[in-house]
Amino acid sequence: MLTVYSDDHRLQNAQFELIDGKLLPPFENPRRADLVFAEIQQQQLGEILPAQAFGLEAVLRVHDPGYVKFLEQAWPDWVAAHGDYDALPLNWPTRTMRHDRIPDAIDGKLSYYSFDAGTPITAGTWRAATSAANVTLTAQQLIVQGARSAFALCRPPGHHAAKDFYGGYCFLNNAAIAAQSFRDAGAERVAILDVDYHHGNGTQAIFYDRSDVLFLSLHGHPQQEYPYFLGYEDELGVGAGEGYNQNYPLPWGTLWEEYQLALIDAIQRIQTYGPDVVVVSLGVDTFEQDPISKFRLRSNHYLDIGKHIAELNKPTLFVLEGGYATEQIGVNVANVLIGFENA
Ligand code: 6XA
Ligand code: ZN
Repeated sequence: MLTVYSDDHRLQNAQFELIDGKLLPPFENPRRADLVFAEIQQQQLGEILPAQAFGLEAVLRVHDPGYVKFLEQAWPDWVAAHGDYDALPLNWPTRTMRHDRIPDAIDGKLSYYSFDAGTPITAGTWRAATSAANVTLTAQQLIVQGARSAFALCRPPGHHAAKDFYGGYCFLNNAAIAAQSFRDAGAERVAILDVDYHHGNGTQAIFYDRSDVLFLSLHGHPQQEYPYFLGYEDELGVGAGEGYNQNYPLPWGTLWEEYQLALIDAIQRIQTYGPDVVVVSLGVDTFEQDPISKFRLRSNHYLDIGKHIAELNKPTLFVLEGGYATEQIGVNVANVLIGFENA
């Protein structure tokens, strides 16, 4: 398996994360990708290639230009207003408030373009987020050029980011950008399988009205789990996209046996859809020791996840999403890729 990687992920290195009423050292930190990198090297999984620079064209096929401009400018605007602290929003335009006016003030813009206060914007956020998109697009290109599979070892992650908002540690939706780029390179149908513990609300929203990109997600039930306001099983798509969105919300405490049943169903649905290519949003926060999640998968189960995905026998792009049990994140991610390769 070819891996693509850039050191620039380290530029997203927040001071704190607001979580559970506390300011804690961020769970989504540079060590995560460094550990995955080390494990891939150690296991000799294959070549690790640097990222190429793609500019913003592919990003703008998925994201709103005003949003992208905001992300690029947010840090300097925040520093001018408040100084050198991580930028966090404090309020949101909820029910009965207006969504049709974008504030001029940076604090208002942060509110307009975000959906949580757990995703700090820092000095390096823009560069890190664009580097993650470049890593993903480089890996995507390898598959366009004929590779059977590739792994985008990137952070910050992407699947919570929608067309015009960030949150859940995500700014640019790497998997969605890759899926759209596959379409633009001639693929007729793309399937995105999201196995991160959290619902990929951003990816779902981006492709919700389309039949050319099938989205499937296995995740903590939104009645119990972040992001709470999307990810139910009756979300089936809309308009031309009706029937091309599939959610598998699972309860806290889910074990491999139940998880596997949902995964097998998702794999069958992808099989029926017959995509030209598969994009996997690869989070390993389903692990039993993950500090912010409540499923109970063990390290060996990640080999099986890879094996099931390989049954599809399609060109497959793996894109890193969440996973925070840092000591085991490398092994768990590598196991998916090894399970896929050895199937
Ligand atoms: C709330 C939890 C964010 C979840 C991030 C994640 N701060 N998403 O792992 O996949
Ligand atoms: Zn997650």
